[in-house]
Amino acid sequence: MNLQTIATKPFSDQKPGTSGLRKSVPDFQKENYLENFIQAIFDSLEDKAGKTLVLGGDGRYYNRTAIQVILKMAAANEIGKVLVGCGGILSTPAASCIIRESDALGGIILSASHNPGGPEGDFGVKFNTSNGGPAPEKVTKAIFERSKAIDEYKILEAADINLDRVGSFKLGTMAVEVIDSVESYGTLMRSLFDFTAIRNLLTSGKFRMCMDSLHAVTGPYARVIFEGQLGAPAGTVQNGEPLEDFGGGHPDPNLVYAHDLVEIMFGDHAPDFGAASDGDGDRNMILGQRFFVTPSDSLAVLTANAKLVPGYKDGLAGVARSMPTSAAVDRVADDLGIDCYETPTGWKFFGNLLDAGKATLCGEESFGTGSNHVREKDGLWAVLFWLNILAVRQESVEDIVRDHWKAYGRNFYSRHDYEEVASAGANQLMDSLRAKLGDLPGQKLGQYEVKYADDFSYTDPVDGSVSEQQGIRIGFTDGSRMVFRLSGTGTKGATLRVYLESYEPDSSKHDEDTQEALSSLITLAEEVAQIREFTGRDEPTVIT
Ligand code: G16
Repeated sequence: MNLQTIATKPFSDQKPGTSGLRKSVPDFQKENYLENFIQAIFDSLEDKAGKTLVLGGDGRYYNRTAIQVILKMAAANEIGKVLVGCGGILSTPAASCIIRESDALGGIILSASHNPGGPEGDFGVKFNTSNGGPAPEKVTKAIFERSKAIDEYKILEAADINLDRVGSFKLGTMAVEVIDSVESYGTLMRSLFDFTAIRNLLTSGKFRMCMDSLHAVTGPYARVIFEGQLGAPAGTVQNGEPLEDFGGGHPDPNLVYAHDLVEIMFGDHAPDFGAASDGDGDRNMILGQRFFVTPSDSLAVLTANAKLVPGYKDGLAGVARSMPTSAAVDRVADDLGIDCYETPTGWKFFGNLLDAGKATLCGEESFGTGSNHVREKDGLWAVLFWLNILAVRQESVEDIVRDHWKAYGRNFYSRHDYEEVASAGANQLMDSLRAKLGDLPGQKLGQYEVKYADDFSYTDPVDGSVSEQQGIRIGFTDGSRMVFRLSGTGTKGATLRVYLESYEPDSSKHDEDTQEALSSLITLAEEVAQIREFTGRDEPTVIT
């Protein structure tokens, strides 16, 4: 085996976005593109010699190739041991769990999350630190700076490791452990939830569930947990085989892309409970029989019912939500007398709050929910949390959510995405909005009066770091709100996200259709931001 130092030239576009570096597969296949970024990660790590690293991905195209490269580079960069998921598979929350459990220096997770896969699809590399969470901004900035100056990388010349069976191997002096991808994570889930109660529910003959893994990473996890340990009938997990191109689908658990599940859950003989997760297993969508639970409502319901679940029965230290997420959970936190934190979009912003014990549950409108059990959002955890609540309350999903609205009022909420618009126009739209902000407070816009208008800035309450320009918020005196921001996870052009929210305390009005309830805000958002002018689009591409 031969240690090689290869000369390279920097790429200027390796800036990590909301969640790691995401690019198309052909971008990652450019000579040295992956190697440069991995070396930039290794170069930014202090004190890595002899330490343990966790490695795995969501099984998408290029996962296996990248894993072999990273293993050889880790060996050449003096890493002591790499724990790699069997078949190269590790869901993002499972990777977080294993990093924490093994006292690793961190982990490299290969995923472009919900973005499509395949030879022309997307790929991604994410670095998580020793707490198991996505690298905070100061780390991603250091990686980016290094990527702009890199002129060589180190790699061991060696044969590929067999990833398809659990076992121990050596690459030079570095140990490689190919580990069962599900075991540690399954054990953690059993420690949090009442598996006996959930098993009784799933085997009662009176309750049916459908879990759609969208041919992505959660298939093996869901089969072991739901069909194995919890006794749900075979076939409960659909699309459970991870495929390199996700079967040609878009592994994004929402009403648009999880269409197989939506058809079943809104069909004639719909099961009682439906759920889907995304490419790397950190997102979730929850459905009842012909009933959709918004991610913002889901966070609020989990918070209000946490005491029913063994892992959370002693109460919550606090909760946190990203700024564009609806304020439904704020009302529950208020009622429980616990703190509620509002962070920028990106799970990495929850890390400090979780580490400091300030928050127990966290959630985002982008179909992400999680807790202090790991430092990532966790799709199957959310499904188990719901099942545990259903097993205890013995009510339907719809009844539980309607009950919740009755108690706390309903936050009508929707996100409108304009995908793949020209970046120049999208940036102009944001600049033009920013320029208007100072004049907006106090102005009447249609039936609404502007209470505040700003570009969200966050000061981390733990380390004092400041993150600016995190989304434009326009709030109205009646509690309604619109938020505009550009996505940090897309790979083509820009994606404009418009988040709309209004609050309705009167339960006689809770049946209204969401888009109807928000229609005047939707029109106003279009006018204020001049969406048509700047993007050339008449309507959003995805509404969730
Ligand atoms: C990532 C982040 C989330 C964020 C989401 C959408 O999720 O971890 O915190 O809410 O992207 O971000 P954006 O609006 O910038 O596209 P994932 O599941 O893609 O890793």
